[in-house]
Amino acid sequence: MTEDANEIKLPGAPATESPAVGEPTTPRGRLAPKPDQSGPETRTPTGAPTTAPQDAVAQQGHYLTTAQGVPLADTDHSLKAGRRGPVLLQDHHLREKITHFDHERIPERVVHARGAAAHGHFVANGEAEKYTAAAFLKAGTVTDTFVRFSTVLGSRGSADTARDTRGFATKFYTTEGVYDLVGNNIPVFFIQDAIKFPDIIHAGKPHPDREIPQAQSAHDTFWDFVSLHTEAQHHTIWNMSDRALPRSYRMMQGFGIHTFRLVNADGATVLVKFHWRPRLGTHGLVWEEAQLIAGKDPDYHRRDLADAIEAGAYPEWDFAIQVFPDTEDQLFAGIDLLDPTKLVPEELAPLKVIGTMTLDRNPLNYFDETEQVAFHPGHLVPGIDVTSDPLLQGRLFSYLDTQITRLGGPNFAQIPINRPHADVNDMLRDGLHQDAVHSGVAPYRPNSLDGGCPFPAALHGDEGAQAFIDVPQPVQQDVVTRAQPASFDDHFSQARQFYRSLTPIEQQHVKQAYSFELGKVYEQTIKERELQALVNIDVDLAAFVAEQLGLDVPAASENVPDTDPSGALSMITDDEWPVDGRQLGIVIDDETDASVLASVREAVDAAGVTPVVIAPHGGTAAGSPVQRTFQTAASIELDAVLVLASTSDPRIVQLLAEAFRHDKAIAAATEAADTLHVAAISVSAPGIAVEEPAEATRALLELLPSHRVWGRESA
Ligand code: HDE
Repeated sequence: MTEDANEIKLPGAPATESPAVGEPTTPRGRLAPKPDQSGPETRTPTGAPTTAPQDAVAQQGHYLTTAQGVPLADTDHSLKAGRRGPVLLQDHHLREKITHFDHERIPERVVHARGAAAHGHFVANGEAEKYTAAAFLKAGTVTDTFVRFSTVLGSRGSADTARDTRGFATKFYTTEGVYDLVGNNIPVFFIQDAIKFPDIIHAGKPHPDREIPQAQSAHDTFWDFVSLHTEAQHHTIWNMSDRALPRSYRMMQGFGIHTFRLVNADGATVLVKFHWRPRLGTHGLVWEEAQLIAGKDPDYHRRDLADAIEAGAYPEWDFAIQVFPDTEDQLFAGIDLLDPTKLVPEELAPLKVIGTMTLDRNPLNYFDETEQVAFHPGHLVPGIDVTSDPLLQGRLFSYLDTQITRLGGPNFAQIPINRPHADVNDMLRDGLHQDAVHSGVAPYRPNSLDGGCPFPAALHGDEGAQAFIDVPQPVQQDVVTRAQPASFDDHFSQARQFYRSLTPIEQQHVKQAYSFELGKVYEQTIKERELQALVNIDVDLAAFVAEQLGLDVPAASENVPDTDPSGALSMITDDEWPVDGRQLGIVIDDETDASVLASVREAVDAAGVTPVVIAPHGGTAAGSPVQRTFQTAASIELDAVLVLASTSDPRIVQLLAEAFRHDKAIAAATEAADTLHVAAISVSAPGIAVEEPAEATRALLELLPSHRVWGRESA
């Protein structure tokens, strides 16, 4: 084509002479709509048809169009005044495309910005029926769920394995509307009153001058706040344990933290705390490993969750409650149930399992689902009500408010991921991003124009819909005050109980974590103040950290009551756990016997563990596809390593040395034992096997269900 030719092209004619870059030639069909993509349009008060087509979602037809549905022939070149000329303002397609792009990002969550999510379902076993009128807790009821896991402090692009609390937020799409349980993986919180939330978050976020450090608690402002708030010590010691470094979202407990009130159909109430217990057990990473992962695979948890679900290894959690009588003082065994810095040990109030959740479907689109999902502790259903926990009360305000900024207006419940799987017949109208086309003329009650619709539901009726029950709880007669009860004043006894319930290995990790974190604090007074808090928790803990910091141990300033240790607080037990989704690295080279490798892989596969073949080059080696090369392999991806090749390659030596330090099971075929020797790994150390390949594989598969070779740390 010549430079001065008229370049207008008609649809159907070749757009330009530039070669097509391998685009598919057969247009793909529309994606199947998700079950929850039936819009609220049909749920108008009178049920009248609306003008908006049901399937007006996205990706219809075969041809590229503008947002207005006008077919386009070219989306790769701006409209220019000649090939070398300026771009024309009249290029409406260019402007529409760039303008939309400019506005693609929405404000990230002010906390919990980094997250990953999955769809699933919950099956109730009926054990909660006597306590609550909630329909989704009746025996055998299956309810769709969507769960978003998150870190708290980091931005959307931060690493998954930061030392941090994890969010565990569950949306239950019940037949009585949406119920959200917006919990964490740690059963207590930093503060007792919501009014301090902006303060703790400002202190934990990067320093406002340089905006560093990202997703870290090892800095002055965090420890300044914590050391000035003795109430934060309990949550903080959990953060210093391996609980703050989950091995996987699939291996994390979840807690509702606050005490909630259940009410049954007779109006009888109990107080409860909610728990999620992972069927795979609760497991952590070790700190050096977590730091390496942050550089080598910042998407570690996100990848792990999606891969496991894609592979059919669906994670499951039992949903459980601790039940307490709804007494006037709201104390149980002397513990104030309204104080969110306190837990109730399982030994005092055992967990009653009330159902099980399975996550079995990955989101189709991160932004549409994981980013736009809007949780709110005020999304309650009949049978579940709140208590006066002052932290919970503040949250009831905050979550609705934040969605208005984040999702651009009050109609976020109409975004597909947020739509209830129940009839919606509210009298909310208009507003930004209104998606429904409401019919009728009378969005008010009572009315005589729209047939009186919608009708109020019954509070305790046998017929029709069960209405939400605001429990007629007596209100305390007292003076207006900015103060809290004296029972909130004990800030140390449960921090001490947690520390003393841990195994010596876990205690050692806690000591090292405090030493690391406070070692990165510049201000001497902050370190001294935190040591003062630590000595009130445990003198041995304080002495270790003080020595690491080169400071003196202060005298205890509080008379802290001793409580019995609670075994349920420790993660290191003698139990064995399923190994679904675990990865076993197999180091080979071109000399490795193909039949040996094939039978090892078969044995690993049969155990439900994923074999990861690591060879000097990509493609195929020893008759097997290679998943990682010596260049791309990393210890952090592996739960155990089998060495079938004799090598002194420094990358494999480093991989083995790290796996050894991180307490991972390692085995070598007898003829590859020298590889362990080069990595300075003693064959007599715990969790090391040198045997023929079949036995070596068996040894690893026997060690994996214990999660780690803890004996290596206590040896
Ligand atoms: Fe949150 N929290 N929070 N929080 N929270 C948010 O809501 C807030 C608290 C938790 O995956 C925000 O939609 C206040 C406790 C999770 O989308 C915001 C207070 C617990 C998630 C907010 C708390 C949590 C959030 C940010 C003190 C455990 C992520 C974006 C009173 C029980 C949910 C958003 C998701 C998110 C406020 C304390 C858990 C700003 C004011 C305690 C898991 O509304």
